[in-house]
Amino acid sequence: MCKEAGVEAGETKTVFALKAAAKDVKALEKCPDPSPILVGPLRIEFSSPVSLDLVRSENPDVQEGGRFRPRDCVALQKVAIIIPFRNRDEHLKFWLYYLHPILQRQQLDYGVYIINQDGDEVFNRAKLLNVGYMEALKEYDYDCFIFSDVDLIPMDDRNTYKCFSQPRHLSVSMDKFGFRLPYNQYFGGVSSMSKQQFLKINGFPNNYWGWGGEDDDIYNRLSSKGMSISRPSGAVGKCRMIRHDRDKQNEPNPQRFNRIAHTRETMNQDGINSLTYKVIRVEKDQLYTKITVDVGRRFM
Ligand code: UDH
Ligand code: NGS
Repeated sequence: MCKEAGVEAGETKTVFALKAAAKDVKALEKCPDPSPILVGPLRIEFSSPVSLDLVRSENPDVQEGGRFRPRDCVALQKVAIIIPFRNRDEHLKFWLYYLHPILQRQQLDYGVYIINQDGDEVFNRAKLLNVGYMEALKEYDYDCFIFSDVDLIPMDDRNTYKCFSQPRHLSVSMDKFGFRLPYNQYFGGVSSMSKQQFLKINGFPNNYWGWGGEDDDIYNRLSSKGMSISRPSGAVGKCRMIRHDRDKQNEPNPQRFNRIAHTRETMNQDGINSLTYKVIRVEKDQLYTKITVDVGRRFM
């Protein structure tokens, strides 16, 4: 009798504790928009190199794979950050050094994906971005995708790396262009798109091998589907590019002008619905997930 009562009391205690825990989970509210812990303009410079160990130790809340979510509130968006990559380790260190603190202050539920082109065939930025979209979604239910070059760092943390009701261009005033847009339709550098917006344009083109034009093709896709580009103000959208020479196997693509003239006819056949690739290796660091991928080669 006594024993049974004891069990009952124990059970009641457990139920009570569970209810309290459930209440705690419920009590976690949505993060405020904008994040109250932003600081505004930032000093960005690349004169002294940074080490990955330093970046790891300065970002203890970032978890394996470059994942983070705020502790005290529910992030407004689940954001996958996709970086096309090959042989730019020094740039990647700066990117991780500056971006992890910014993204945490922006209170995003995010993951960082480095999509590394295997081999030494001609580089294909847009195809790597498509791969990043597919691979990130295999890991988590992301609703927003940021596509960022590895050498671009925002100079103001109010430039939130999230998605908006229209596709967003984030790198709007780059130092190398004198802090202005090079042209109105420019969509290169850093951009964001919700899953829905990305699918509406059938993702990105897979057949821009070498430098140039793929960002203009993406712009053509968006505008042909009746979307417009959203942008932060010139002040909030300031960013710095890490200076570099042209990479090997990323010469200007002579076919780019012809290709961007035909986006509307090709976009329904060339995109996320025709993407093929082979994952060679997945590496998990505290600061990022690096996916090395064979994207094939240009057919002459
Ligand atoms: N990328 C790599 N490795 C490569 C090529 C490109 O990681 O070999 C990625 C990287 O994320 C880079 C992005 O693709 O930021 C865009 O490529 P890019 O930086 O070459 O393009 P951008 O227009 O420069 O910035 C073109 C060459 C400019 C030469 C200027 C010489 N003064
Ligand atoms: C345009 C390219 C874009 C490129 C932009 C800025 O001319 O792909 O310049 O380039 N379009 C074509 O070539 C059709 S930059 O000054 O950053 O090297 O993003």
